[in-house]
Amino acid sequence: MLSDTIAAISTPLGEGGIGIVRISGEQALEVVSRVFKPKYKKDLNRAAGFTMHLGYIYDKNNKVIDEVLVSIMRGPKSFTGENVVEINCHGGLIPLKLTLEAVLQAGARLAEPGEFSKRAFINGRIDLPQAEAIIDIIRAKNETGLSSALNQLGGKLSEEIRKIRHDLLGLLAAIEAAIDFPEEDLDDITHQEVIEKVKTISQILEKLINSFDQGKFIREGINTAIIGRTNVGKSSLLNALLGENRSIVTDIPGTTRDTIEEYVNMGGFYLKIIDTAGIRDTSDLVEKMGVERTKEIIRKADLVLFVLDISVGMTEEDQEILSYLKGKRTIVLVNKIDLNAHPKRKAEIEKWIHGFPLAYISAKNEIGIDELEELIVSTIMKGKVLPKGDLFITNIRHKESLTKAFHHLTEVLQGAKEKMTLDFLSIDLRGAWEALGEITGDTADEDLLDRIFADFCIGK
Ligand SMILES: Nc1nc2c(ncn2[C@@H]2O[C@H](COP(=O)(O)OP(=O)(O)OP(=O)(O)O)[C@@H](O)[C@H]2O)c(=O)[nH]1
Ligand SMILES: [Mg+2]
Repeated sequence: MLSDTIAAISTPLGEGGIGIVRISGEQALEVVSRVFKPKYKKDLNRAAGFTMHLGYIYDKNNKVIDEVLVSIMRGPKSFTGENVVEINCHGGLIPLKLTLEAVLQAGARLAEPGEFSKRAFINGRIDLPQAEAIIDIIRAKNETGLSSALNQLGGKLSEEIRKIRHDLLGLLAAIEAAIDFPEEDLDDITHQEVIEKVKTISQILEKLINSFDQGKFIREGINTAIIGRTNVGKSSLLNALLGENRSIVTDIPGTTRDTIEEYVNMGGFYLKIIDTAGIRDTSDLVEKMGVERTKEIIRKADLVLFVLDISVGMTEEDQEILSYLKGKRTIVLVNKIDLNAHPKRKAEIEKWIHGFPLAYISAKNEIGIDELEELIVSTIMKGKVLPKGDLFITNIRHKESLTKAFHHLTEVLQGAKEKMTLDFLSIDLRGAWEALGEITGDTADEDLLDRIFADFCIGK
């Protein structure tokens, strides 16, 4: 399969300045030579790597399709490790389609989705986390997501995993030496030493696993729900955070009927903010449905902004909503501080919401919004979260393999404490070593590879 030459359109299908048809394979230069005529009589087959050539692409009737720039990357110094040619056409659907067609007729085969990256992996140019980082870069929704993906592309995750696997292998070797040559009485590894080493590795794995929540935030954005009674200013808050009048605001309770979603970038995070219909009388039957829906929204949210109205204070409904928020990442917002509320109100509210971070704002007059944004970011960063710039796991596949490895090591620890034989412990140690190898691709099977690369777009 690696011996044939593949081709695909690598740029999005639409109008643009340029569009690229990419060709990779041993025969890439020969294939393109059959349809390309250089303007300056230079033989493409003999052109050096990292050169560009102006000329024309011809169809089978010798008719010009487009004027193009052809760039040449000779293997192994190319993305795929093979000879790669990129035909830079004018960025329109017709020149690109006709150019691709001509290249296919000249002997290339249409590439599968992700096949260029798969070849890069098979030829040892990149490992699996690096291949996956490419998709993350393409799909990055904010700068933090981009820089975390770039870290991964740079090989930071693979480096960390390889280090851990290396340590595990060292441990396995020591155990095997003790098993194979027991009479030699070398410095045999003790159960205590196994426990200490495995504990250290487990802690590193645990930290990486816990970073996944944060990684998910970076990759997919943070589901943020604005919750509260009717008329407290939820829609006004959404508008203040967006800096535009997106949600309808009136003094009529029940203005927002359907949930409204908007996206905001905040401190490097990507927030998907949901403005909800306000909760009214919770004893009313119809409104009970609203309550159920609100509970569902709370359940799905990564962060809840619970809005109170200082001119009204903490009502029974507010207290009920508060009871749904136990254990949820929540910020309580006391809105309408521009109104002259009784000073006792603040103390009253603060008594109720103990534990949750609190901010006083006026959504309508945009008072306290910058401070609120800072509070939102620090609330997201709190808890399990790693400091910025540290290594994040963003990929569920990586998390699953790390968790598998972690469980194996837990078994090792348990077994070592119960003084199981070293032979027995080595089974789970090997299991952990293999699970980690799935991340880098060192022990990945064909099925896994197919699944990973099928997620790519054509031409990548
Ligand atoms: N004085 C003052 N009024 C505000 C403030 N924020 C919102 N309001 C007013 O409160 C009323 C309700 O605001 P909305 O943003 O529609 O409230 P809501 O919570 O979305 O209401 P529903 O969608 O009906 O649940 C409007 O008249 C707003 O102008 C504020 O900070 N100060
Ligand atoms: Mg509203």
